[in-house]
Amino acid sequence: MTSPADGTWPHGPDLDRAPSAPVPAVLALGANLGEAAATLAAAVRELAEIPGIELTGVSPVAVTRPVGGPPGQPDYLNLVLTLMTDLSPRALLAAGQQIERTHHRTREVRWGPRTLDIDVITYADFTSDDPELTLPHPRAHLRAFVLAPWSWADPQATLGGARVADLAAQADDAGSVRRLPTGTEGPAS
Ligand code: PH2
Ligand code: MG
Ligand code: MG
Repeated sequence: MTSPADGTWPHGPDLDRAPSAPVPAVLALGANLGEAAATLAAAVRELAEIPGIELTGVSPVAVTRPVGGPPGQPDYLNLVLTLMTDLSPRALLAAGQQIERTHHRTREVRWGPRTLDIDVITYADFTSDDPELTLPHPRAHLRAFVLAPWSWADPQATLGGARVADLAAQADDAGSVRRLPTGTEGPAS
């Protein structure tokens, strides 16, 4: 695992060590069971209330076809949050999992339908191959359902040296991601 050589982690990177100053992180949210739009909106509010998390961007919602998992599951709603946090990587993961539980998330089928999924996509420039929290998220660079909303929230974002918007366009599921109007775009002209 690596970390910036800027003194934020004077003792070296550690999934359990909180940074001495807030660092940027990216979370991806997905839901395809129940009242998915309401669940995502509630999860964003709940994350924003957590001490140590300061949201800096909330993407528009994407309607996306399921990637992997059992056939016949409903379309997903996905969105991406950018934030600053002084939680450790593992504490940020745990915060997301706590909110997943609030929304009755159960873990049965891999990639099966779920009421709420909250994944840590990046944490500063950490890399981790810990199976509990791999950073960056090991499949994020391939998934338009993460990359497209991320690029809407942060058009300049990069991942592994590539522009997130370019990765989104190249992903296999690029054609199955549709942006929901936010209602704040103003009248069409
Ligand atoms: N999440 C998965 C697997 N497949 N497909 C879409 N469209 N959206 C997701 O959030 C998603 C998925 C595993 O977490
Ligand atoms: Mg996921
Ligand atoms: Mg997950």
